[in-house]
Amino acid sequence: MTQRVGGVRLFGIAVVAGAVLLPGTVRAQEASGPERQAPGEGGPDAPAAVAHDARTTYDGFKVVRVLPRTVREELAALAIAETTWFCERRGPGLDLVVSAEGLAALDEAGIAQTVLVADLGALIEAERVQGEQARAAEANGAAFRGDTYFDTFRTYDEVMARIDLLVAGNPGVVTPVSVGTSRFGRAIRGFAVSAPDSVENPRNERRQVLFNGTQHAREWLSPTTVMHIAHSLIADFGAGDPRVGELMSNAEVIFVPIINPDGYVYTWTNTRLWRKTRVDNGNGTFGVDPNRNWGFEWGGEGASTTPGNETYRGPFAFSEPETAALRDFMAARPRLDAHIDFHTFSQLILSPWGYTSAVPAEPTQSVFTRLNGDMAREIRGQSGMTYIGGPSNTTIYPASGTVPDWAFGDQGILSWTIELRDTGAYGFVAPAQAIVPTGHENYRAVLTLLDYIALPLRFTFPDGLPQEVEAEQTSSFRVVIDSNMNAMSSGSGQLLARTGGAGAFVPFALTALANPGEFLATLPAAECGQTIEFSFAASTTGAQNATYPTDAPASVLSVDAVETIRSSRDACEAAGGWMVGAPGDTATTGVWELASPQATGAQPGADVSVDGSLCWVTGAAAGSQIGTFDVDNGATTLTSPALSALGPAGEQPDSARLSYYLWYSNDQGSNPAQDPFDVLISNNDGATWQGLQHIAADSSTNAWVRFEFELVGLIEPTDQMRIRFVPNDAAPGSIIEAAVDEVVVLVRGCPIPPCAADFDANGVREVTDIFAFLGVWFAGGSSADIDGIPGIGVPDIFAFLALWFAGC
Ligand code: 0X9
Ligand code: ZN
Repeated sequence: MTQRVGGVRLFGIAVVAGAVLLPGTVRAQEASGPERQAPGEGGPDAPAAVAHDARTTYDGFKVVRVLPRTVREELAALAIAETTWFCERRGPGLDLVVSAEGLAALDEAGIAQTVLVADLGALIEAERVQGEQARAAEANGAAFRGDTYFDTFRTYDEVMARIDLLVAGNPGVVTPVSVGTSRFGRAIRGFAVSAPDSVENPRNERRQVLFNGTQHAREWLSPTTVMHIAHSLIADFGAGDPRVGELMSNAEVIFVPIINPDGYVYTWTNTRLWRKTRVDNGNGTFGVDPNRNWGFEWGGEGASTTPGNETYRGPFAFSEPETAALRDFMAARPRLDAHIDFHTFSQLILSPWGYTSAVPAEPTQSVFTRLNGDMAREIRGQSGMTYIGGPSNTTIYPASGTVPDWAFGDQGILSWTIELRDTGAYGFVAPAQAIVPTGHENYRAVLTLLDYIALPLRFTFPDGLPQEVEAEQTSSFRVVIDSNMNAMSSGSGQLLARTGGAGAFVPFALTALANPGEFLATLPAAECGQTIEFSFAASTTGAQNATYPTDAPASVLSVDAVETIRSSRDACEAAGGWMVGAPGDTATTGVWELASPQATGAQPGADVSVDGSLCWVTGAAAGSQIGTFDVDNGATTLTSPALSALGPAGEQPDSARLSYYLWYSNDQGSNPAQDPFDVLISNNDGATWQGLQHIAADSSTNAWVRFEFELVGLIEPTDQMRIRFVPNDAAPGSIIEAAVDEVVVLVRGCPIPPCAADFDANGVREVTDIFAFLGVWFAGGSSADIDGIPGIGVPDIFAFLALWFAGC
């Protein structure tokens, strides 16, 4: 049964110099509708009062988009509507919920409509049935297959029970939080998540972030998202995720899923599309819009003075116990830095201001802009969903007395409204399947915000951190210190470094670069083979210290000082040492050859190196057709000469990087993407092979592409390394061509110090070195001057023999 009967109600609408601004208000003509009903409220312990209050079924209701041609038509359409169905106005259309009678009234008024939801009653009924089935499945033991909490929307009581479960199940990590009590006596409860308290890292010193849901009762995806974000955070923390671990050591995240419990309960018991609180306005209407009731620029543009309107601001700022309770909760938390108020729907990330089209002053506006973009990108990366970010006033509509304006304007808290899924197809009646993906995508967004908040200053390295540095030289790289919400104290940025694994860390000032926050860090010179340990430190103008790594000096970064001890390059201009063919090769055409390739759709028209014009290629000639000289009937193998991945005196490398250019094509022909290309590597001159690179059958490069591999850790470096290139025509009908050029080995490490006793420098100290020395001594050669005293004399013989006996 539908409670609403005809009559005229006006939704908030302000007519300012001919412009229609929504939602706002000018007048009210209240008629019966859901808000005309007896309040039927009494809190959780007054079920009888609820029971006599009838339920709105929405039978015969539709969601329609009207295109009013005049302000008068717009007012009329709003008056006819049951409620609004938008969080944002894109274009001139107005999306409204109308009853069957309302539709007739629109027709009568000559206001054209297009139908968005043909049967709202059925949509809401389907939602109810889904909930019933999910709970029946739970009762039948579906819980055995895992957690079923997010299978459906949850009642206020279920959400509260879930909070208790989270607190009980995660001692020390999840702690209960009480915000206050609703007008009808329901608890406004939440919970805080952070790493356990410890003496070294007291929980009560960490930054705080608050996420709340359900200011608006009908937006059911809002509490589920808040709960799902919490669930992901707790799960990832428990699983030892390092990023979440660091965030939770630095921040406490507070979740309050339902701020307006009276309204929320009412959407379950009575009127599914109820938006406001349930206060009795005394004129036969009920409810204040909590998100117009906040006391910063309260009563400005985009808030209604009319009690029956959906955006009614209330009789005075914080007239509602719910908003007053959350205000007190937030104001009592000086460490609270950021806040998100979750709503549905429209997929928006809205920063202040709502009351004015002006934007917050710099530098904060840049922070909002950056985080709006970062959060939107994270969401898109997770699910592909587009959320549009921007200041709320201009991105959707002016609204005054909203929570982000108060939180930011009064408390300096970075605060957002996020409008969750979707963009209107289901609107406030989101399908249950949207619960988990909406939770996941917003978890990604929230992590980005937490990154920003949790660390007072954030160090990032646009060029990466050095993996190794050149011995005997200083080395520099860029550091960006993001001051987040704080200001970095100028000149406080330091690199702390030491070499050789012992002693005090020495501070080196960071050099400011042109971009604000960007610095150059210069590591001190170290001898080859020494490890440089280092970390960064900086402080805020508020004397908060930050380090990178965050737990420095308990953990520090480190890098080895090395030299390039071998660099070999084969430009593939001569065949010396290369071998074509291997046992098992069956290719009949397109066998490897060293040649200047002729371009086809499947092979290059030139080699890749600057010198010469040759490369290894499978059948260099173009032929009459693309398939004339491609690889046919099996594999052809090209094996490189033996390469050394050691230093010149057999030194083991710190790093040995092998690189080459490849061209590979197999996406042509009647039966493309059939043929793989493997690159193998051997460290014993070809006795045994292991895979280095596998190019799958559907991954043509069709271009020269450089590939690089670090061999250390992959295969033991020796001086008998070979690589092998094996394109394989595995199926008929496919065109397969390959080419190889520019094989380079770069070995980094430390040279073995030269040994004076190894006089002939053949790598071994032996008796012949004595004879070699004496030969030079008799001849008066300068290298026989061993003792450092100018001139060659008998003491040089004793000095050499002393060295020789001492060994190397
Ligand atoms: O109007 C609202 O309170 C929010 N939209 S909703 O449809 N969920 O009710 C948006 C508030 C965003 N803030 C401003 N526009 N200032
Ligand atoms: Zn809302």
